[in-house]
Amino acid sequence: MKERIEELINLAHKKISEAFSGKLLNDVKVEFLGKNGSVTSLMKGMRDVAPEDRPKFGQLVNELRAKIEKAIADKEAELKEKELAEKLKAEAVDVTLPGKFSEEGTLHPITLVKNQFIDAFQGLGFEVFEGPEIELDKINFQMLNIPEDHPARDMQDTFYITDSILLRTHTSPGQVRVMTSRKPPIKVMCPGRVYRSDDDATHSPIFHQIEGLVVDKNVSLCDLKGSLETILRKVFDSDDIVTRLRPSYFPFTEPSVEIDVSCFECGGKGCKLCKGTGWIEVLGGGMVNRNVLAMCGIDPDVYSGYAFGIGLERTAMLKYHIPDIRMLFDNDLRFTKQFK
Ligand code: 2U9
Repeated sequence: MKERIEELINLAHKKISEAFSGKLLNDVKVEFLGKNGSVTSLMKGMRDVAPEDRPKFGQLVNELRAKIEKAIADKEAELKEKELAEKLKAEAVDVTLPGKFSEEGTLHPITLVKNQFIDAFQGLGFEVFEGPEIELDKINFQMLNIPEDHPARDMQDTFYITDSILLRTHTSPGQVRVMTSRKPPIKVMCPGRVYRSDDDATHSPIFHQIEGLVVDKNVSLCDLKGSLETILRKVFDSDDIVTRLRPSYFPFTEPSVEIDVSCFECGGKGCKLCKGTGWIEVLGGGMVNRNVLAMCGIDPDVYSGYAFGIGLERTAMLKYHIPDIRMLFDNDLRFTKQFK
């Protein structure tokens, strides 16, 4: 019997020392200490031992079990330590190496100008509303008093998706959506991308606008002039800016005006930027046409409104002296990185 126990302990030690993973060690545990393991079978042989020898036999087998259990526990601890050491080695970070630098991005000049306008308008209490770029003909044209035979509705000028769906040609349908869903007082600005079938040094088929709308009782062109001057002074960073209104025509405003800004570069004396005139043409606007108010469910005898539109490409080109509109869409990093 003693030899059998001796043999088992030697075999267990050998197998435990050879187990190089938790899984193999567990196999050894099952082999010796499991329900059908060698040590358990030895214990089951108790019934074949003479009764007087049984206590001694039981003691020997228990000692054997304890020795194997301890050897396995020791090996388990050793494997865990080894595993941890390997993990730490694999995940080691050399903090003395130079850091990895990722290049800092910059905002596109159109985004910069857009954000400057949004900041300035929000300062005057305007809310930002962004309508969809794919619009209904009805909202893009009909509700804005743009008649069936207006040239802007020509296939040459507008990207139609179907007969009644198109890529919006201005952000004004956004304001229509606000007017038809809310009651005055309304004070919103709609920044966004718009589409027209145009492509040369000063026109791009995709461009950006910000349009504003104020509808309330007793709103006048004076309010438009005052608000725009406050905003333009902020965006062009000059407290001396004034505006001048010239009569114009838009189907959605009546009366309509072109709005010139005193040259922020020369202060109105005349320079290259303003082509010697002292004035720069950047905006259009006017009082919202009574028909437009009525079509949107607002009583034109009670309420009046002013509206205006600014082209962001043109503003960015003026502000940052960009000579060709296409530079704004080429995405050449040597160009875009210059605006911080
Ligand atoms: C509603 C009613 C009226 C918005 C207006 C202009 C005049 C205008 C141009 C400026 C440069 C477009 O990007 S641009 O080419 N915009 O001249 N926009 S009045 O009038 C509205 C808008 C919405 C309901």
